Amino acid sequence: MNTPTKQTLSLLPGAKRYQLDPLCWMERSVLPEEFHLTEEDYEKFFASHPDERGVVKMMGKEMATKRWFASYGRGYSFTGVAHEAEKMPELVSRLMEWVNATPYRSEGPGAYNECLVNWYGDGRDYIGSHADDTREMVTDSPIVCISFGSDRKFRVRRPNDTVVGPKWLIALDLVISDCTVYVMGGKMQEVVKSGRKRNPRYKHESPPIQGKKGEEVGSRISLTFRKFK
Ligand SMILES: O=C(O)CCC(=O)C(=O)O
Repeated sequence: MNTPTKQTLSLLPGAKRYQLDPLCWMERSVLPEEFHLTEEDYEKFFASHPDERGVVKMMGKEMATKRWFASYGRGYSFTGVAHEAEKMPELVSRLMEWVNATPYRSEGPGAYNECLVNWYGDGRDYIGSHADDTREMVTDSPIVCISFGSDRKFRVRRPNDTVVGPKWLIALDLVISDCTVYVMGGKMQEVVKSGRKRNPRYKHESPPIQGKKGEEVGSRISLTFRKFK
């Protein structure tokens, strides 16, 4: 029988916990003011995205994603491609220090040592539904995310174990704003038997906003901090 994970203390006064089930949770709070970016710093950080869109492999074929991304601190392999570590910018390093000073660090041994930065040009850019590949990460270490820029939806899905309806149902929708800290914790990424299949307990995504409406949405940058072994 599964035993519930230890509850992480809320990060900041006012942090909200979303208990998805006894083993899996999300928390949402606001980054301390000293780390908020000026418009100029944001623009500079946005302009630092790689020249080419990030590439992943789907069914053996390399495909450009609808976002730019880079891994800092160490390489990170996901969706069939090994992404080399880039030199960590000062801003990412300052934020990683802060993440390592939060209670999330005490979930499992070691410190946060990797950050994946995603740059979204407008509302049409997105990250599709996925669970993180945690095989090289410290077991059950929370994934700490920080967002800068425009509001976007962060959607969590759970498998639909019945034979009717969509394969993945919406479990939680959060609106992520400038300086939101959102944390995926417990066993959210774990792959388990679900119905007749093996599936992650949850998937997450930042879905696209289609058409003219999406074009009008401003840019956004997310930083996701992970603890690798
Ligand atoms: O950009 C986001 O909010 C989510 C990023 C994400 O899902 C990931 O890096 O795995």
